Amino acid sequence: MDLRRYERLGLDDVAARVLNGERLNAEDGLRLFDCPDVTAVGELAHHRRTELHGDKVFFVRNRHINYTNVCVNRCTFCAYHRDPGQEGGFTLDARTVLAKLAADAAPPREIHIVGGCHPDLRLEYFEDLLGRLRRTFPEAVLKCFTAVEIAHFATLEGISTREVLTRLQAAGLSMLPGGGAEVFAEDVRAKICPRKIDGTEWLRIHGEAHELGLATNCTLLFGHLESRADRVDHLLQLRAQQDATGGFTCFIPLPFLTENSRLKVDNPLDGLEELRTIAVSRLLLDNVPHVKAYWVMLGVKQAQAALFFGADDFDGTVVEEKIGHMAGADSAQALWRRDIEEMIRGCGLTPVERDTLFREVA
Ligand code: V47
Ligand code: SF4
Repeated sequence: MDLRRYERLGLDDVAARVLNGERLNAEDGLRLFDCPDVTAVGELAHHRRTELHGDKVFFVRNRHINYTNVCVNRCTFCAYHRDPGQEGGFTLDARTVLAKLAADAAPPREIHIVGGCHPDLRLEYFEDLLGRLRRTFPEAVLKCFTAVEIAHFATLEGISTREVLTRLQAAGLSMLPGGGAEVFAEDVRAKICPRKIDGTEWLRIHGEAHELGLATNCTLLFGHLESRADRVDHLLQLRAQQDATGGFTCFIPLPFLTENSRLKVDNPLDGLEELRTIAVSRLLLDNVPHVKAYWVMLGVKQAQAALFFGADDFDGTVVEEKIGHMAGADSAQALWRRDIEEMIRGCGLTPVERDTLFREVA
């Protein structure tokens, strides 16, 4: 790495901290965001990512299922949900979920299930679903339900989130996906997801899951009304939670897709701002092992570029995705394992198949 480059950019102290493995602070994060040379920021993040994972890029044979789009929350950015009773709403019963999985070419190693906050689906429905999945696909890790859904189930049942997590864990749940975090800044949340749990509650539920032995992921939704300072603050809150409870496996930066959304933004993201945000995330989140280039939201080509801006994971085969595609994602619905490996090799990097917990599989 040419350190004179960082001297010229006035970032030699930040670069030195990265090279020495020292923690960056909020001001460092903002200076990286302000740096006129995005490739310099990318090089630092790539250095960190390479220290952690060499030239490996992870992927998983997974299957996404969205069990309902009916949701009481009405987040303004969300093109996916329908109000209860509204045309276009759907809810899958357990048999349909199992039939979808049975129709796939091969059983998945990970089953990722999320949905809207449905007003009538009770906890027994989810316990039954997890139990059937556990019995039918014993090899698959069940990564299901965001903290927002967990809080919703607790409200519907009149029980604590700890009790919800414990019951779902007993039914077969192993991990929570990272959705629903959006951005923690309260003034922004009031405009984009006013009915959702706040950031403190989102973090508390993840901490609780970690204490119960459930791994979780974490996300940032960016490119809507938030400032760069809000992104930095969000990342540092995730980092503090990780210091406290340590169960975050992977961070997923989610660029906001604007189509079919009620939320109108003045300055939609450009590609370099996406890459810059991924790079700053890698550098600030020094205690979360993995950063995902989620090809569904980024698009496959930008996901490849993200592998040089701090990301080390390509997510997986996905098979059927609704949340991003209803918001205009122009990526495919599914990628074959062979396509993923080819794309990673095309970047000069080494594809490594993993399970949900990032254990390498043969
Ligand atoms: O929580 C909704 C986001 C999330 C839009 O944990 C949008 O492994 C962009 O969290 N534009 C769900 N993003 C997706 C998610 C996820 C995906 C893949 C893997 C994992 C994991 C988690 O998608 C929602 C919300 O933050 N979202 N609408 C949109 N228009
Ligand atoms: Fe509901 Fe999730 Fe969409 Fe918000 S983002 S409206 S909670 S489905």
